[in-house]
Amino acid sequence: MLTVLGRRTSFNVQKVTWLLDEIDLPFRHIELGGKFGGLDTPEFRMHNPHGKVPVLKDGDHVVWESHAMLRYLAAKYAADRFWSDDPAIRSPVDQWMDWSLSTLQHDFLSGVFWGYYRTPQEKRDWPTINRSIEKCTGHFRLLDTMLSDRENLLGATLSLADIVIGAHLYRYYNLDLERPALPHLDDWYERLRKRPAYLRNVMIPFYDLFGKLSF
Ligand SMILES: N[C@@H](CCC(=O)N[C@@H](CS)C(=O)NCC(=O)O)C(=O)O
Repeated sequence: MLTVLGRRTSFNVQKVTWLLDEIDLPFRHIELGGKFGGLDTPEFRMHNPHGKVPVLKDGDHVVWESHAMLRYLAAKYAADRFWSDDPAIRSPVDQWMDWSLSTLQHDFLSGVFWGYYRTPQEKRDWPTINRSIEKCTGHFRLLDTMLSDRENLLGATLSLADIVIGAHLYRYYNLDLERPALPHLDDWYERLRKRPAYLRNVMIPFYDLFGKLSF
């Protein structure tokens, strides 16, 4: 039996449980981190020396870093839908996964979600937040253009790129900040919202995180 350790409000946990649910793989879930604590115990540090969630356990095998988990799960349990042995087929997925981690997550989750939503009002640095919002507008505009002629980012079927990028959208659409008109991105979000696995794993209220910089 697989086990995922990490609080359900964690964006990085959500990517992993979304994939598990999408491929119908049963798993045990343990809430950890945030208000649940437990990341500083020697036992947890043996699993992840960085003291972060998610952590995936597959029997005795342990994986940390959410994108490493997605690749592990796809290759081992969902090769027909989410993996290929051909590097030329894998590389477009990889490039968008890496872009999501290095750029979109940096500008949206760190810059906007942390800078705005997780920072108490009196501590918000608006010039920096606004610069991040501007960068995100550029990113989401680009995604909107890509989505003008396809169901998902790389074509008709859902890929790991959709999981890591699509997981941002619930927060993006639920922050009380102005958004540009992006009809194709809106339609994609509507399609994702209809997926039971997205609904169950990503559309999780995040009020708990409001004004909280402590974890
Ligand atoms: N790059 C790592 C980031 C891990 C990370 O920063 N996790 C956050 C939650 S999203 C965490 O453990 N924060 C401490 C806490 O929740 O208590 C990954 O993708 O797994």
